[in-house]
Amino acid sequence: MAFVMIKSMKKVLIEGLKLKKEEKFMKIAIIMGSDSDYDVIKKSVKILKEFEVETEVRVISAHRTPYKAIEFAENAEQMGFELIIGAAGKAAHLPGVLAGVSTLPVIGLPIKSSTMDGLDSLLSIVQMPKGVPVATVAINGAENAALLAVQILSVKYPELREKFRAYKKDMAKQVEEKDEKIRLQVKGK
Ligand code: C2R
Repeated sequence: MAFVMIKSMKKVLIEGLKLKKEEKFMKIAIIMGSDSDYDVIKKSVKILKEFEVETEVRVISAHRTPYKAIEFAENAEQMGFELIIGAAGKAAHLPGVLAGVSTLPVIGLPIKSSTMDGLDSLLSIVQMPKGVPVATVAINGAENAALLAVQILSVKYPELREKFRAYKKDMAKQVEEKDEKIRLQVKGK
């Protein structure tokens, strides 16, 4: 009897540890080329917080701190990250460099720069050579970068898929409410 109890207690303990380990790995990194990108990035952070995805934000530049960028990309997986969002403006080589070194999926977020409206960043990030994909979102598309990260992680974490389903439902509800409001407004009610 005591033996059976110890065995089942051990099982509960192991399951608990497994869960902790998995929880620990629901984690992504947002690497931005400069702290001046943060105004855009904070919209990603907000969404990832809502989805309860652990998020680390770092300023690392492939141009200004190239060795650090490579070191980060080399160790990201070991540090428990499952996905990287690389955000940069101007000649935005950062996401491509991270993707070149790491095997983790990289989402590229082009930041709108002052002189070329972000087209420079978009093209620098999206036009990757074959073999090194970077899933590029719109210029300043911080919300979509976060949501795409959630969708990719939901392949492993079903609770994220459920939250995303609820997010979409809520979004549709908001559009329907706006539709109703504008129809009444036009009718003069
Ligand atoms: P500063 O405001 O610091 O001058 O940076 C940054 O992401 C930022 O949008 C201006 C812009 O330069 C970008 N930057 C890159 C990289 N490092 C910084 N594109 C890189 O390594 O690709």
